[in-house]
Amino acid sequence: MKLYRTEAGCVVEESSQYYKLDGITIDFLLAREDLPEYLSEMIAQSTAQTGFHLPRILAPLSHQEVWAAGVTYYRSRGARMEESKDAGGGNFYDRVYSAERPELFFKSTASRTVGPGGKVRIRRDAHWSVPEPELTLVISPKGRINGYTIGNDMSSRDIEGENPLYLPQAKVYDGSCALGPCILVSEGPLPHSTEITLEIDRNNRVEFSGSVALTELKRDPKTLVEYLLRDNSFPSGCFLMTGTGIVPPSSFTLAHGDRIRITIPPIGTLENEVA
Ligand code: DO4
Ligand code: MG
Repeated sequence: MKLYRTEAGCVVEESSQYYKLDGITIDFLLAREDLPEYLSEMIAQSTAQTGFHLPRILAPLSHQEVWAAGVTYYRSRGARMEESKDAGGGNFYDRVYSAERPELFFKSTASRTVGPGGKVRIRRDAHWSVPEPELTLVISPKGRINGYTIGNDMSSRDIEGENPLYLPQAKVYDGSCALGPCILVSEGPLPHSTEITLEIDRNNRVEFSGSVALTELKRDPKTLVEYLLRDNSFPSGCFLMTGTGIVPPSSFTLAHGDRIRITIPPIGTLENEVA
């Protein structure tokens, strides 16, 4: 079951049929502990739309915070150690990769987050920027994983690499986050074989592509959620990006006009242009 937030309200897609949730907000839905069960009941009592075309899709959030985990894939550990070697930060990344406590950081709010087709941004004072394609958990106030979406944790690698204490500036700025296209509402975990694919087009040519399987994710999503909710409450629910396992080569930096496509097959494709 897929949940979309559109400019005409929330819509559920189930078995290629669409159901409009008139008058029901994304905040109401994401604050529920029983989202999968609630939506199943809603559509069982509704009639599917005929000849329906999805209105413009928006990022699937309103009052929810977006958090992120870092250095959860071996590839990310290596990239962080490389970019921060002159700042003496390399050792921290190695240690956090193997530590019991994960790296978790505040990433975004609705105002800094774009949906499918929206424009993500490169920081004006950065010169080495990358997208980070990440499986993103949709979490209820009590910490139940109610679904999954696709996230892009846009990052300024030069700022992050200069000093680990600059991480919030490298990660949190206008247009630094994309989420969507939908929430795959699901009670169970995604199969470990699930692949995340990133393609970056420049001037109608693929400039970079890469993929990673969830088998490479070092941390269990439930453990990440448990740490995030320790002494931290989310009355509207929240999103948690689970880290990147795809890092373009160090010679690569994003340019204005690049098109970023992130695909996670059971969820869909999130596509954004760089402003
Ligand atoms: O520690 C820096 C952040 C790393 C990150 O965002 C990631 O691994 O995805
Ligand atoms: Mg990341």
